[in-house]
Amino acid sequence: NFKCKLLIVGGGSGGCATAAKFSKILPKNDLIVLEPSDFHYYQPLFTLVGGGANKIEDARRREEDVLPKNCTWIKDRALEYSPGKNIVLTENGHTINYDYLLVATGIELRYDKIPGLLEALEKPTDVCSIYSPKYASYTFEVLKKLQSGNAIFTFPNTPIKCPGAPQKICYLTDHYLRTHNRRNNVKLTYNTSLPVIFSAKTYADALWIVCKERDINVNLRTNLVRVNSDVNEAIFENLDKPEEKTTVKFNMLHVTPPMATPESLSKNKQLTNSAGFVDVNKDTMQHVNFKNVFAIGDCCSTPNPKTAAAAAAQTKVVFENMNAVMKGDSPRLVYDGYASCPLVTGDKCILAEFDYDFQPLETFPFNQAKEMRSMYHLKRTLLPALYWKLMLNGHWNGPAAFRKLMHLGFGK
Ligand code: FAD
Ligand code: UQ1
Repeated sequence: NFKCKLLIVGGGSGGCATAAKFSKILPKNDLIVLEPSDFHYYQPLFTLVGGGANKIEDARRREEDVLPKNCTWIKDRALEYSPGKNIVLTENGHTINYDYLLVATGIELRYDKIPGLLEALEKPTDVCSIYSPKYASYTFEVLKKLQSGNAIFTFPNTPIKCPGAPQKICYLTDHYLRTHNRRNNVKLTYNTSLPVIFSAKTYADALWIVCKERDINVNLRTNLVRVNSDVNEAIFENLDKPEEKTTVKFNMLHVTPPMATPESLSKNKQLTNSAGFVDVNKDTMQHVNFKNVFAIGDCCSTPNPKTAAAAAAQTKVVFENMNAVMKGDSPRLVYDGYASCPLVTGDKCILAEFDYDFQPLETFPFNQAKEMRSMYHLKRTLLPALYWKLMLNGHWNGPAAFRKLMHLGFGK
């Protein structure tokens, strides 16, 4: 059995970055990170792995190499939370007693929710998915052998992490086919469950133009419900008329799976809302009922799109506010909902950055809704370095400070 001042459940982007901050002020035995994985992935690179620009190894580090040295890593999984008793039980039967809890479990890929999908992904078929480190590389194999016919890209009927990624891989496919003189033989279709192409209107307007220019068909409110990989057929439902199902033949099917918080968390109705997300105050990141509980990243109820960029902006808020609570004060720092999505459109990129109201909150003093080559380099080279070197060591709170500098004190 273990006892500590701060327990962080999950050593992913948000958990690891916040652990790094606390490792500077708490002794090793008072800071426990509960994380079952051997490897930590920089998931934003999976998109470029699928497009063939990177290898999956580029996105992978050993968990022990990214966690701060001054913390206690328990390689195990949270199984049950008792927030009233300040206890977490683990899969291997340990009891962890904490004074303060930070939930950072992220969200899980639920390929199992679509009949026929897991079977298809486990075999060499024309079905692929950049979302899992297990399947991301194979996406490029499917792309390389795609000669003609239908390439279909999906967006599921649940909240997902990086809501831009399902269409980024479509643009990367378009770009690859054009550079290999095969584009005229392939029809590209993006089927999304959402009623819009992108939540922030400024960027949505730009993306509609990209789709038109590149001859990509977009179907809104269209949800994948079954995959029959032996006959290369996908079945979609019209979310506005669920009885209306359409069967489509494909030569490439890229699937973004439904996602949800881990069941061990969502089943705890004291901690989570009806959708299974940790019920925190959207400004302070503090739990609405348990003052000693905070959450960060994809598992939170905050209405921002789930991105590592958002988690970065949340680390400072969580750190400062948890510290305040530890000192008997109230949380004061406010998260503005900052999220960012580098929308790779081929060898260029639209760098979407916005707040809770989906209003642009751009770092650079030029129009970021324009496709730019420089922003592709930022995505491919600068951001991974920033993630490994700064964010995971607790030194990156998102670009807010940099943005203010770029705008010389004008704007937000
Ligand atoms: P994660 O980093 O996923 O970490 C969660 C951790 O919790 C994991 O290590 C997991 O093992 C652990 N865990 C789970 N359950 C338990 C349990 N029961 N007990 C203990 N530990 C547990 N973001 C961007 O900002 N820009 C992008 O361009 C971008 N592109 C993306 C592209 C793809 C294909 C994907 C998949 C993601 C992308 N993201 C992007 C999103 C980004 O990766 C996530 O938003 C970010 O990693 C969230 O951090 P997190 O700490 O909440 O969750
Ligand atoms: C960011 O801070 C971040 O977190 C590390 C990302 O995740 C990989 C991003 O994709 C982006 C765009 C940002 C924002 C950073 C800058 C420099 C605009």
